[in-house]
Amino acid sequence: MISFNTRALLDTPISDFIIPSEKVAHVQVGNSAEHALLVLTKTGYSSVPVLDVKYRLHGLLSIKMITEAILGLERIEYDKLSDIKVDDVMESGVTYLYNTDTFQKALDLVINHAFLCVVDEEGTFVGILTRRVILKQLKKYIYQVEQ
Ligand code: 2BA
Repeated sequence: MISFNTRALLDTPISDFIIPSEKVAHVQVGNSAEHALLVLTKTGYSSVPVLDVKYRLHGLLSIKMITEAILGLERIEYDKLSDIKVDDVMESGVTYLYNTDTFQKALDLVINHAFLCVVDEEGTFVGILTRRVILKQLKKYIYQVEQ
């Protein structure tokens, strides 16, 4: 049986734990793969959201998706980078959360995703929820109940 305290944690809205959009590195639909590679390399993140000018979520992009697109039979075709668009190589139809969703839903999803994009009721990107933040909250809770 789930205790009162655990239920309270699981029912907590994720809005308190979101890394806000202004702090999230992202690339835009229509950006070249060359620009995206620069963003991914400079920020050091392995995967970032792809947004449009209205901050709607279109997908996720990683360095692997870019390198796969420029991998020729015998060499990496770097000259292709400027012709390829982010939307050609990104992963679309990604799993996301609403800012009204609960910690329980996030906990289920971060098992398979290092982070999740979060949108509001209008579908506008508001930020991300990372596995790190969820684990930190879980650790805080465990130490609290064990005292
Ligand atoms: P990764 O880039 O593969 O990062 C894995 C973990 O490595 C991160 O876990 C974090 O603990 C650490 N890390 C990587 N780059 C870092 C940096 N520049 N500063 C501080 N720590 C860094 P999480 O924090 O749980 O993040 C999970 C994933 O969420 C990251 O995977 C990345 O794809 C994405 N992410 C996190 N913060 C982001 C941000 N501000 N902008 C864009 N994407 C972000």
